[in-house]
Amino acid sequence: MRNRSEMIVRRIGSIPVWLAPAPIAGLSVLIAAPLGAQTVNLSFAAPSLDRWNYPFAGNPGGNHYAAIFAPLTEAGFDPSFDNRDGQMVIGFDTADPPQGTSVPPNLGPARYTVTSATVFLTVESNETFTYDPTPDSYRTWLAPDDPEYLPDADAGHAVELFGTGFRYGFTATTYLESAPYSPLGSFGKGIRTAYPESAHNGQCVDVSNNVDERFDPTPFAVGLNAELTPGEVVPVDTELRFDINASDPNVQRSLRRALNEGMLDFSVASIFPSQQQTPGTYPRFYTKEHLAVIVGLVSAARLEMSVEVSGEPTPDSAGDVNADGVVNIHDLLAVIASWGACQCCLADANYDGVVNVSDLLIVIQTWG
Ligand SMILES: [Ca+2]
Ligand SMILES: [Ca+2]
Ligand SMILES: [Ca+2]
Ligand SMILES: [Ca+2]
Repeated sequence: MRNRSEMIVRRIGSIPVWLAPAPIAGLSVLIAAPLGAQTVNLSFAAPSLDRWNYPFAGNPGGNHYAAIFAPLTEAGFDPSFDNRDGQMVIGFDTADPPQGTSVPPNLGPARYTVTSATVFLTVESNETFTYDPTPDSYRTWLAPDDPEYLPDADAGHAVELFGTGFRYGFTATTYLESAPYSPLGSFGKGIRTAYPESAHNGQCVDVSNNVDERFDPTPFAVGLNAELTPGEVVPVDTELRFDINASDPNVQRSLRRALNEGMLDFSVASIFPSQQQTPGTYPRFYTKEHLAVIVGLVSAARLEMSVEVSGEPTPDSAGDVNADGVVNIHDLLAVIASWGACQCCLADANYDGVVNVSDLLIVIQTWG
């Protein structure tokens, strides 16, 4: 028999609206009213998942650090591997966090609006890399005789954070620390199971080979520390904060999809040359398996995030596909321009991976 503390699932059309008058086990924050939005503040002191996403990591999920580097020496990029070879995946189970509040999944992506999100990572290596708070263009990594080459204007390289995409049928909920680097083996480009993903020309792309492909990806955030001066060598135990640009509609879209799935995965992927026969000139970050983390001296990845969870899809988020605050002819034209299968198009108003008449109707229904 149901009582007041049980969740009531009401349906409007085919969309379940979750209402609950009081908290229940495993779901500590719930939506108060169908038309209202409730703010959920998430605080993860540790990740649910962290792993070194590198083809030759012996125990990628259990490694006590993750090193971020490129297979780049004086001879250029090694053609056997991604330009961004040593990467890190960090995941936060937003539907079932180890402590604190949760965000109920499966409400539909347009119900979630991330108002702020910051990831924190702590540097495990001592004075191995130089602080650079701005990403360097792919052009700085081309051969100096290349017509597009530009010298790097500032010392060091930024630590860049992206969303995470998956191959081979994996999803954020099925990708675990024990998942294979790639079912195709260790050698090859664009084959990793989990990869850093960002929107580029209206599609979600793997940014691991952006130098080969000659484009500058848009990271969700770059690692910052207000106490460091650009050009300064970064000491061990420095915490970098990544303030995620949730006002970028592509980033917001990625976060919404992840919250709907209940698992938020980020990828750290940068280009730091890895000179052979010398100590690393690239950063390493603590994972939750590091002894210093286990005994509480330092933290592995952390996340602070605020999410507005709406009882119903808001008109703005549903039909305002170009995110300019109004639903009008420009949204309609954006839908028509993106017609067809499109996994990450902004014009996919209902987030089902295809732009079609359903999205057109959402724009029309939320006009104004
Ligand atoms: Ca781990
Ligand atoms: Ca630089
Ligand atoms: Ca609009
Ligand atoms: Ca659609």
